[in-house]
Amino acid sequence: MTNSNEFRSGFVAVVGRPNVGKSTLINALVGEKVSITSRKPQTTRDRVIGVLTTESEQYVFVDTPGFQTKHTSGLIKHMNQSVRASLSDVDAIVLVIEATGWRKEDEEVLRLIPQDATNVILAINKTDEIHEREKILPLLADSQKRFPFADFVPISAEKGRQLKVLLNCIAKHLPEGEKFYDEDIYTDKTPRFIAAETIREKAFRLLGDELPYGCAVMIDKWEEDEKLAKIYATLIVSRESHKGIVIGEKGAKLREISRLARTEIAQILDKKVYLEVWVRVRKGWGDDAKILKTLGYD
Ligand SMILES: Nc1nc2c(ncn2[C@@H]2O[C@H](COP(=O)(O)OP(=O)(O)OP(=O)(O)O)[C@@H](O)[C@H]2O)c(=O)[nH]1
Ligand SMILES: [Mg+2]
Repeated sequence: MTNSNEFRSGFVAVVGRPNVGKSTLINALVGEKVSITSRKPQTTRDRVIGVLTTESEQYVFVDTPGFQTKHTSGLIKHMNQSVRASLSDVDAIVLVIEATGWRKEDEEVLRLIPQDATNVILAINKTDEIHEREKILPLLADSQKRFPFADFVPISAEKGRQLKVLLNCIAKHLPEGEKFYDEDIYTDKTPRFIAAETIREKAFRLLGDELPYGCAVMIDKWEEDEKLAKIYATLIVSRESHKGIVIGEKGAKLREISRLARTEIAQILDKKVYLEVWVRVRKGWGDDAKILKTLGYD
């Protein structure tokens, strides 16, 4: 007989094609921003952990980059590898799709999951964009035919709808056991990584569609005392022509990126932040193993 009073804890991989809302979902579940999000695909590049500790469970969510099928740069290979790695050795898998229905790219992600897995939950996200509820029913029936999902949960990560229901479905798969992280810990990432990601998020959101995939952020120097953090960062772009776009007219774009990033980093660190962001061109950095390593994508 199992004792239901026992604490449960485990790892939960959140997977899906780019842009379905995986990072938004994890941030909403954890209640803190652990992973950057944007309306553009390929926002998340690396595995990020978000931890939710309740009275009876600890959920360690693993955010993964959206699985790519089109491009094959060194960075994309790294991202896909990170998705595959996160699927082994987890207690539950949440596959996220959009409420508008299955796409070819969703099927490709499904194919990565072992066919005999009994711990896969389908989260049907962005239900706030579907105005007729009846449309979800055929989607559930269709999904049932594709895979023996343990549960199906229509959710809205953005509006926080049905997240409790999703958590309850996940909890069933968590084994009894001690916490992996102290309860005040909500991510495994360092402040440096989070600061770099915050700058990248602002660049992603403020810049045109052509640019973001070729951009990365490096923290060059970090000086911190009790009251103030001085952060010096470089935004790396892959083309000379992109440098001007990032900087903008009279430096306005870069100033806005820095301003938004500084405000958010100050909130996260809970102290004043001085932030300097420089722009540098490094052609083909997405294929350069050495640069990828420096950026932490190894
Ligand atoms: N309407 C609506 N939009 C959502 C919802 N969840 C996420 N989004 C939006 O979808 C876009 C992508 O969200 P992300 O969380 O960055 O998606 P992701 O799956 O992590 O994307 P990658 O990291 O690129 O793979 C953002 O613009 C989100 O605001 C939702 O429930 N409803
Ligand atoms: Mg993401």
